Amino acid sequence: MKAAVLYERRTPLVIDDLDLASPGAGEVEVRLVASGVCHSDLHHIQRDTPTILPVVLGHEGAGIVTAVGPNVTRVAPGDHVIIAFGPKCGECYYCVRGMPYLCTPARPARPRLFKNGQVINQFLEVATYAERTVVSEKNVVKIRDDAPLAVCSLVACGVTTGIGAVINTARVEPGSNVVVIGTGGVGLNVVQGARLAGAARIIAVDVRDNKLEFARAMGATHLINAAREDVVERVRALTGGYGADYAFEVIGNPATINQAYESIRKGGTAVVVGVADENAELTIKPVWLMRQAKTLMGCAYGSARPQVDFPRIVDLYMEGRIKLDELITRRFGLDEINEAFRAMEAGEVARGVIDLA
Ligand code: COD
Ligand code: ZN
Ligand code: ZN
Repeated sequence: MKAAVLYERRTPLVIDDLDLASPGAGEVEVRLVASGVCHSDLHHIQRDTPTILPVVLGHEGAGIVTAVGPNVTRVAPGDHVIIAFGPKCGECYYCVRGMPYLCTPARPARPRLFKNGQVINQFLEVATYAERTVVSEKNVVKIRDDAPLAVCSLVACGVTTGIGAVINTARVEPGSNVVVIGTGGVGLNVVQGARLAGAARIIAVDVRDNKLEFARAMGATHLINAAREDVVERVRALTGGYGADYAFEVIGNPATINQAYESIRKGGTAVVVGVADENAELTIKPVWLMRQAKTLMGCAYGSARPQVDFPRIVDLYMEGRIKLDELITRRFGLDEINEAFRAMEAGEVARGVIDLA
C-alpha cells in the first residue's frame, strides 16, 4: 500500500510501500478517496513538534469502508465515511462530557503501519496521505452516499474547524461584526461560518490579495490587506469606532493574536484557532481583561463532535447553504504531495486536495 512518509523533518515526504495491519477489534479499514492538505501537516514537517517520526501525515480524509474487524457496529463495508482525527475514545473525562476534541485516552492506538517490520506512526491516529488506512471505528463518521466524497474530505478538518469555531466555540449571534485574521483553508471556513451565523459585517484580513478574493467569494463583506493597512484602525473605522464583536485568529502567531484581541470592542471575544509554535508566548495586558471585559478563547477542532457535526455540515453543503467546491483550488496525485505543500506555502491555493482513488 502506498503512503507518503515523513522520515526526517524539513525533508520531502517519501512515497513508500507500507504494510497495513488488518482491522482488529473495533477497527475499520478505509480506502481513502481524497485527503486535503492542511497547514498543520506542514507544521510537523517544518517544526520540531511532539509527533514521533517516521510518520504518515494527513488528517483531512474521506473514503469508503472496505473491511471491519470484530465488534464493529457503527459502519459496514461500502459505507461512505469522513475520518475524524485524533483519539476519540468515548470514555475519558472529556469524551463523556461531550468534548471529544480534548479526548485524553487511557491507551494510545496500537501500531497499524509497518515498513519491513518497523513501526510507522499514524499522524493523529488516522494517517490519510495513503491509499488505505486502518482506524478505530470511533474515528469514522458515516455520511450520506450521494455526497461527493473528495469534496467532503475537507469536512474532516478545515471546514469543521472553521465553521465550528463560529457556531460551537464562539456561538456568534446574528447581526454580529466579525473579523477573521488569516483567510487560508481554515480561515475561509470561519468566514463562511460567520455568514451562516448571520453576521452583519465579515471583515477578512490577510497579507495576500488572492486569499482576500477567496474570502470575498466565501462571504466576506470587507477586506483588509495587513501588509498595506493598519488592521486595528480599519476594523475600528468599519465598526463605528468600537471594534468587532468577535475576532478569529487563524494563523497561530502571537502578533496576529494580539491584533485579534485589539480588534474587538469592550466585552468582545477573540478566538484563537491557529496553532502556534510550541515555544511561542503571548503577552496581553491583564488589566484590559478586567477594564475592557474582553474574552480570549482557545478553540480546538472547532469544538466539534464529529458524529453530530460532520453529517450536519454535509447536509448544509448538499442544500447549497455552504460552499465546499470553491475551496478546492488544485488537485494533486499522491506522488505530487511535495508540490502540494509547496503550493500551499507559496499561498497559491485556498485548499489543495490529494486524490487517492
Ligand atoms: N496577517 C494576516 N494573514 C496572514 C499573516 C499575517 N501576519 N501571516 C499569514 N497569513 C495568512 C496566509 O496568507 C494564509 O492565507 C493564512 O494566513 C494561513 O492559511 P493556510 O491555508 O496556510 O493555513 P490553514 O488555513 O490550512 O491552517 C490554519 C492554521 C495555521 C491555523 C492551522 O494550524 C489549523 O488548521 N489550525 C486549526 C486548529 C486545530 O484544531 N488544528 C487541528 C489540526 S488542523
Ligand atoms: Zn488541519
Ligand atoms: Zn476520550
